Amino acid sequence: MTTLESFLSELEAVATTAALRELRSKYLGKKGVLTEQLKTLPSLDPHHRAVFGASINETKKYIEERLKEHEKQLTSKEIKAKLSKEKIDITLPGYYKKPGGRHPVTIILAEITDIFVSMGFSIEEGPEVESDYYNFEALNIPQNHPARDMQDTFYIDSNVGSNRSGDDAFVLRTHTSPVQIRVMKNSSPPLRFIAPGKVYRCDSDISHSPMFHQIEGLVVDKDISFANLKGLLEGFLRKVFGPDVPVRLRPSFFPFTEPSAEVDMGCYFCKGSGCRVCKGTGWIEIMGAGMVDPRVFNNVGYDTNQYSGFAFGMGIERIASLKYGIDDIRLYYEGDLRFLRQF
Ligand code: 2NM
Repeated sequence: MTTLESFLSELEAVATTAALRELRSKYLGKKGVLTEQLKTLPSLDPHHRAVFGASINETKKYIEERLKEHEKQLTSKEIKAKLSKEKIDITLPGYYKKPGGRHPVTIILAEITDIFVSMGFSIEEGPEVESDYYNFEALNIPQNHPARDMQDTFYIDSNVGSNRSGDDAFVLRTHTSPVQIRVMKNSSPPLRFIAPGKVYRCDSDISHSPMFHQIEGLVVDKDISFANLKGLLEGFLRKVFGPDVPVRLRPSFFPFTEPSAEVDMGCYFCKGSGCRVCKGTGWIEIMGAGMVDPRVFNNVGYDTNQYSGFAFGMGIERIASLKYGIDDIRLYYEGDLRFLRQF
């Protein structure tokens, strides 16, 4: 077989560009068949050298052409194969990632927080497991108060079987007021902040959840009056429920404020004429408030001759329910997506 014949038969078998590179190197490379043949030329006599040299160069040129041509075919075949393998069907529907959403309580909490921040309040937080002292004692809630009963308060298990009871007990905080005590103990007036967060009460029905959210607020400074309290709460409620909402305060009682008041707003549902939502009264109770009791100030070491203050508190779920028309508090915590997707 001549060099050319053996090359052509080998070329026939080449199916990849890699194999083609190998074949090129075998014939035309530094130690290739034709290169070796060219090296023999100097030992030939001039006549044979001319003829043989011309023949080798001719063969070399021909092999080069065939290699190029074959390479072109292989490359296009390989590109076609690659393209068909990597083909994607752009008409297929995409993967749908279900987006998350904000919980209605989170939405209202953020909205209320924003309003108070816009009025110059800062935000304070505290622990959800509290001592009896911070949750009750410092707030002037007496030892025999019904709120302290096991029926109303979740006591921490470590109290059971230990000699912890009364003053030494730990509870899940029943309101965020212990945050106010902590802040007052750690800083001095003037103070203006809100304390949002989870609170816990041993109660569960259509209008009570064992865990719910509160925002309480506290303002302490010289010459803080009940009129300041009323003005602030009116301003706040108008921002949440609209500029025309009527607001009234009714006398009430809390151990930690004196005087104390319940804050009502005109029923948004019947506009005051009386309906199912306001139970015929035309008013909806929306929060509690009052002037901080001097006993509370004494407990945190504030001089009641120098300072006065007011405090207020509201349940977030209750406000969300009024705003969204939700009639069962348990819906907030059942995790039913049909409910949650509506907000
Ligand atoms: C309310 C209603 C009235 C209140 C009082 C205090 C403190 F710590 F300053 F005494 N914090 N929160 C308060 C007063 C809370 O929630 C219905």
